Amino acid sequence: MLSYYPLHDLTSPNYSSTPTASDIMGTVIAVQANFYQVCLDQPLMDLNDSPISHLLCTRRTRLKKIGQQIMVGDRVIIEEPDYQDARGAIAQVLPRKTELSRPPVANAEQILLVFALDEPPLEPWQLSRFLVKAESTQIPCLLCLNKSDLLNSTQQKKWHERLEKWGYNPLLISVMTFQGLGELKDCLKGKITILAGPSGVGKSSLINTLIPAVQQRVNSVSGKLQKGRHTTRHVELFELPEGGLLADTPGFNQPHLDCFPGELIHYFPEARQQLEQGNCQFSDCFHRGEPNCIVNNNWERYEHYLTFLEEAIAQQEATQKMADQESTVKVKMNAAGQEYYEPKLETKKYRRTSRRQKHQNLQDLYENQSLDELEELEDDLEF
Ligand SMILES: Nc1nc2c(ncn2[C@@H]2O[C@H](COP(=O)(O)OP(=O)(O)OP(=O)(O)O)[C@@H](O)[C@H]2O)c(=O)[nH]1
Ligand SMILES: [Mg+2]
Ligand SMILES: [Zn+2]
Repeated sequence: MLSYYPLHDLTSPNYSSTPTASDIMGTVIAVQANFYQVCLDQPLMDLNDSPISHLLCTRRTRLKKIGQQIMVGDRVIIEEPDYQDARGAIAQVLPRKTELSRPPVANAEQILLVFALDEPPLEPWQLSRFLVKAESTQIPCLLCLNKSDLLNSTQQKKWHERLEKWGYNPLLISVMTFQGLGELKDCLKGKITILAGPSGVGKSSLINTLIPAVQQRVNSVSGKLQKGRHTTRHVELFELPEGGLLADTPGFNQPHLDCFPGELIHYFPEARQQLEQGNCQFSDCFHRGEPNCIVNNNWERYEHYLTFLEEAIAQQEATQKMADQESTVKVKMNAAGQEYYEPKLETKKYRRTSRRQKHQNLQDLYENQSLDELEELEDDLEF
C-alpha cells in the first residue's frame, strides 16, 4: 500500500487543454471495469429541474486508444451528459498532482494514519514503520490516535509528548466518545484523504461515524459497480458531508518498506531536522556513526532507523542480484579456468504464457474471485 509514483513520471502528452468555465468537471469516486462513477463539481439540472450530482461514465474511445488510464481521484471533463439516465462520457483527464499505486488513487492530498492507543496496544515499531511508509509517498501525513477513551489523560499526554519528539503532532480521538472528531473533520474538509493503519484500530468505525449511513448508501455505486466494492481492487472515495473525499484501505499490519537506503533518513522528521543543520563528511553517509556525521544517536527512533536501514540495504542487494541474474548474458568458466560470457536462453519470465496455462490461471482464479473481478481480469488478459 501507499506506493508512490514520482510526479515526473506522470507527464503525458494527453493532458492537453485546460478546462474552461463551461466544461462539466468532476472527480472519479469509483472505478470498475469500464465504468466510472463521477461526482460532479456542480450538480446538473435534469428536465424536471432536479439536481444530478453523479454520473455513471464510460471512457471516450480516444482516451482508450492513447492508453489513458483513469483512476479514482482523477479530475475529469465530461461530455454528452445524459440527464435521463445520469450517464456521461469522460473526454479528458486533468494532470495528476499525486499518484499512489497501492491503493490506486490519484490526487490524494493527505494520508490519515490511524492507530489505536490501546486494543490493540500502540506498538512503537509498527507505528514507526507505517510513518516511514507514509513519509516515503511525500504526501503529507496526519497522525490520529484513536480509542483515547481507553487511556487516562496522563497516559494520553505521555504518548502525545513522545510522538512530538518523533516530529509529529498527533490528534487524539475517540470514535466512541467523539473526542477530537470536530478537529479531525476540519482537517479533512475539501481534501482527498487516504485512510491507512493496521487492523482493528477503528478505521471503518471512523468512516461510519464521519459519513452517515444514509449518505454512504446514496453515494455507493449502483448496479454493476455495487459488487466487490470492498475489495482492494475497487478503491472507492467516500464523500464527507462537509466536502472532501475519504478512501478506506484494508487494514494490514506490516507495510513493506521499499525505499532506497540513502533516502531512509529523510523519512524520519526528527533526523531531517538534524540534517538541515549541515552536511555529513561523506555524501553517501548512512548516518550510523561515520566520522563527522551530522546525525547523532540521541533520538528514540535511532534504533528503528538502523533496523529499517539494514532491511533497505538487504532489499537493494536482493534486487541487484535478481537484476544480474536476469541480464542476458551469464558468466561461465572454460576448462582453462578463464571466465567467458554466454548468451542466456530465454528466461521463464519472458516466455509466452501458453493458452493452456492462461486457462489454468483463470481456473484457479474462478475458485477465489468474485464474478465481476473475473470480468475485469478477462478484460485484462488478452486471449
Ligand atoms: N474503545 C473504543 N473502541 C473502538 C473505538 N473505535 C473503534 N472501536 C472498536 O474497535 C474495533 C475495531 O474497529 P474497526 O472499525 O473494525 O477497525 P478497522 O481499523 O476498520 O479494522 P480493519 O477493517 O481490520 O482494518 C471495533 O470493535 C470497534 O467497535 C473507540 O474510539 N474506542
Ligand atoms: Mg475496516
Ligand atoms: Zn551522516
